[in-house]
Amino acid sequence: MTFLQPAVPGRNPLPAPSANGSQEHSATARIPDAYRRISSHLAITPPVSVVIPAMNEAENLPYVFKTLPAWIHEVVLVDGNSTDRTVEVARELWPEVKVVRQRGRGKGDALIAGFAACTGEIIVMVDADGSADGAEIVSYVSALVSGADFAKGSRFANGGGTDDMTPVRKLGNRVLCAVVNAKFGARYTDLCYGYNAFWRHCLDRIDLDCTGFEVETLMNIRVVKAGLRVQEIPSHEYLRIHGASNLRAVRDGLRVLRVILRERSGRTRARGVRRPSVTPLGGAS
Ligand SMILES: Nc1nc2c(ncn2[C@@H]2O[C@H](COP(=O)(O)OP(=O)(O)O)[C@@H](O)[C@H]2O)c(=O)[nH]1
Ligand SMILES: [Mg+2]
Repeated sequence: MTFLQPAVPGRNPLPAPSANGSQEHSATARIPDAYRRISSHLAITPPVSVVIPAMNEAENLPYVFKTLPAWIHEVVLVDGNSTDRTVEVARELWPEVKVVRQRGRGKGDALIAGFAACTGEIIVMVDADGSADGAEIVSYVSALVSGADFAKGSRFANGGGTDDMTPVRKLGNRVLCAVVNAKFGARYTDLCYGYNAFWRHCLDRIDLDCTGFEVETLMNIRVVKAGLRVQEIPSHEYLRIHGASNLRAVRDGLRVLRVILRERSGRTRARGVRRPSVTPLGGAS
């Protein structure tokens, strides 16, 4: 196979997807246009969109954009009515950034708007506080290209870690994760983590409807209920660089719990749904 130089951000000359989602191009055009060398062991065809929810993160964006790989297809920044220079800084750093102005409130609302604006076939969710390392994107994309539908970041899988969780958040996350595993037959090692990636077609199967920080939990539950193939990716969460978290442990923990209970009660109607195939790190499910 012939590999090419990495493409310029936002300028990848990929043909538009056809109505059935496949790329239509001639055999001769296919390799030069679609295959990019990503790492020593991976070449991919699908364009990757990175969605960044950002509310007053101007000071952190330089760190975030610096770690994004050059080969991604597009960056979609969802601005949560920031009162600082979030949008201007994003445009300075990544001139082709697609800015989506959020209409509602909350991280879930922002991500849903961002997903709708993506044109890539793979979507990666990256926080704007400097806690996520864009260099990990290749691991998520590798898992998806190798057969997973949903690549779920985990700070507690072997090789992952966190510098950014208080003991209360760790405990809450652990308990809620155990509840989700028990109620939905998953084998997750982490639950409320914002670094995840998936094929865009998954959105049709999980039909997101939430507004706040419960969004990741809802996604994690719905992919399981839909029988999608999930693979956990060890991920390291670094300290938020500037500013403070918008999450409130008790308030948002209760929102997460409500989502779990709501999804559980709907499960009787969804009887017969195929059990998920969750692959924990490095091992079989
Ligand atoms: N657009 C938008 N982004 C948000 C909103 N709430 C949080 N975020 C972003 O979501 C990401 C995670 O939020 P953060 O406050 O760091 O929560 P934590 O990571 O759980 O501590 C950050 O990039 C925030 O800027 C919101 O209401 N709208
Ligand atoms: Mg954060």
